[in-house]
Amino acid sequence: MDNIGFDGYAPTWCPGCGDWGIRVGIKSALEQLGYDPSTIFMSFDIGCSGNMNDFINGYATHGLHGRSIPTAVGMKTANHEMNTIVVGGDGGIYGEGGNHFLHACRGNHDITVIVHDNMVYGLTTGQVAPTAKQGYKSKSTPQGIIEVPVNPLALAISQGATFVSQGFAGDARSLIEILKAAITHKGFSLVNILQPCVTFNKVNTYQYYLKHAYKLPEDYVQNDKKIAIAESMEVDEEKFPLGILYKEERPAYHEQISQLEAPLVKRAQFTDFAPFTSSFV
Ligand SMILES: Cc1ncc(C[n+]2csc(CCOP(=O)(O)OP(=O)(O)O)c2C)c(N)n1
Ligand code: SF4
Repeated sequence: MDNIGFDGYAPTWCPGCGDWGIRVGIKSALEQLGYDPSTIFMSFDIGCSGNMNDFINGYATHGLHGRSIPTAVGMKTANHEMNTIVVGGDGGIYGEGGNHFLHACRGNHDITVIVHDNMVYGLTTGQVAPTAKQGYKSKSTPQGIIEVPVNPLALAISQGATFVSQGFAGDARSLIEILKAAITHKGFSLVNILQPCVTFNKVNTYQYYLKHAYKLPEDYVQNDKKIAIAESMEVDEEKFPLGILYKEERPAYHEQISQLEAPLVKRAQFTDFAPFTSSFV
């Protein structure tokens, strides 16, 4: 699965970018789970994050900015035997694709959404992104961003996601364990990853997270929604919980549609979906 340098290609990420650690995390998680690349669907968003498309093997699309979640839902619906993973930035997933995120949580679609949360638009050189703290100054918000930040963890928990977690790109070892748990979870799983953008975000640095992030305690109860929401709100105090905040078992979307009992791609005839008319009028 490791093809860095393959055919002369190597990631174009800046030296020190958190994306390197996330790539190690995803690749290691898939390898440790014993998955074959042919059993993986990956839907990459647009951005520095989505450029990982060139450096992880598997069936993959690299689609429009903000549209990686509906693409993944379509892939999963066509063949729910495949492990389906979304990789994108906080701009693509919580900004342009915010509506898709919300409704995929509600439906408990069986996909894993991995977000490189760097609080900026990296690829387009540092405009503000939806998770940035109020007042954050960027080239697109020289006087500071006016809007309050999106709280992805609280949003996911409150809207029905059945696995909600947060990792840190600077701690690949813990990230691998979170990713393995998320990928094997049945239902919608979110891994929001605190990812320093060393070039354009001079506030949310590795040093910043070493000071402001904390691991959930060993005896943390993962299936209590109120506790999980309370932890997710710690961000308002500039505290970032790391680990699995919330987890519950609930049937995934595709499991509740009788026509999807066998994967669509494996059916000889799509009789249930036969044309309902042969005329335009
Ligand atoms: C619909 C649409 N709007 C805007 C763009 C331009 N664009 C490309 S990448 C990007 C920002 C990406 O930021 P983010 O999603 O946070 O990912 P990152 O680069 O930080 O990993 C934007 C605005 C686009 N490609 N498509
Ligand atoms: S611009 Fe930021 S997010 Fe993009 S590769 Fe460089 S450090 Fe990483």
